[in-house]
Amino acid sequence: MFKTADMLNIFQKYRGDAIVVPGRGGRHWINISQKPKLDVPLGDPAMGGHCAFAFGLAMALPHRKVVLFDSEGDLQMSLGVLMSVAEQKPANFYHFMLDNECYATTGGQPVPNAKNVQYDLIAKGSGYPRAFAFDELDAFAKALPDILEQKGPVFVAMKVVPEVENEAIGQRKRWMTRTRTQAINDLRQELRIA
Ligand SMILES: Cc1ncc(C[n+]2csc(CCOP(=O)(O)OP(=O)(O)O)c2C)c(N)n1
Repeated sequence: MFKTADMLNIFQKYRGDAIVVPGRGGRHWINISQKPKLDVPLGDPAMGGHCAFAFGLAMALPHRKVVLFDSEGDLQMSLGVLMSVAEQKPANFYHFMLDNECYATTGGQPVPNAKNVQYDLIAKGSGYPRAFAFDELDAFAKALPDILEQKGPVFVAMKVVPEVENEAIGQRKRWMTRTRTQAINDLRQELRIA
């Protein structure tokens, strides 16, 4: 297992001009990203939506890499999206998934069979042509540049340390500095899409 922030710091070096949907890693990414106008943080939306959103962006912007940091609870809520991605095969879609084996945002409740699920195999079985799994940061760092050069869709499962939140949701410090609408407008402006 490794820390999400450590992994994102490594990813940042290879990001290029990819659009990043930081998912539930957003609160770390906001301090690391050098190109916030190409980031689309969605905050804490309904689970199951991150992948469909990033997949849609990738389909709409085929000449731009789209990198998603999904999470295992989120993906489980809408597992069928893997098959839709695999069918459409967006060559510019890089689907990373943070697996902390629990629902950290809501207090750390355990995800069923968390130690044994192999999400890379689920992605492969759904039809992703390439899928990887990492639980050591060194191995991830070595493989990352090559992964980002491969044709998508690529799936990358990563074991990350749970950072459990126990504060009542209404009392948490908000990490998002922009609304979702602002983030999307900033992206449109950056890409010169009217
Ligand atoms: C449909 C739906 N049910 C419940 C929630 C409340 N909720 C917000 S985050 C979360 C846990 C998400 O788990 P995971 O995707 O594994 O990310 P983590 O919190 O572990 O980083 C839950 C249950 C929600 N946002 N959407």
